[in-house]
Amino acid sequence: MRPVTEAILVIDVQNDFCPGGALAVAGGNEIVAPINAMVPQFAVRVFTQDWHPAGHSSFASQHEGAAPYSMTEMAYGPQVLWPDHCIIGSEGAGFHSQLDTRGADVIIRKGFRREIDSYSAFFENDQTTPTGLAGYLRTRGIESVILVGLATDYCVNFSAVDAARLGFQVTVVESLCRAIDLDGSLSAAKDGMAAAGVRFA
Ligand code: VGL
Ligand code: ZN
Repeated sequence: MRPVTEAILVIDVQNDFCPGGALAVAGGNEIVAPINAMVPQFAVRVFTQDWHPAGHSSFASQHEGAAPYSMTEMAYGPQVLWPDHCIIGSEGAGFHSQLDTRGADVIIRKGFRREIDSYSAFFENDQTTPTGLAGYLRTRGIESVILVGLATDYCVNFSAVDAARLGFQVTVVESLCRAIDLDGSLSAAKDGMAAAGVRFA
């Protein structure tokens, strides 16, 4: 068993981010079995789900003439416009069917406010609206977090950087993550994580 002060964060291992899904990440399915093997070693286990209402403002379909994967400006800053994905209650929003979620202590859902996207498991993209995860981890005495899941350059990246800023010791297990990699976003994400003090294992 790992120390009781360490939590695993399993980020967004959902059907829409796996091959065949609406926002498929190449190889997303490959990480499921090794994550299943790893989770039971941790005393504290958090799973997250991207969880958007239909018509979410991060969907290209809501912006006249906008192509998926193009950029827009939101009230809180630049935002990638995505294909419709992870719609509340849909098959695509469900966890990968082989992911063993029985061991989850808590499931954090994020991105459920129409006007704000949320990559991070800690704060939405306005960087102020909290999900409650920081309080959960602190009240459970957590000092270190280990991150795995999808996607390396978006939700894993933003979660890892926020966790480091909040004062947690952060490790990203790169071999148990897969990236979207839009226009160099993976290398930018790695630089940003390293600058924030995130470690890679
Ligand atoms: C994600 C894009 C849009 C992710 C979520 O889980 O990395 N990426 N929504
Ligand atoms: Zn999303």
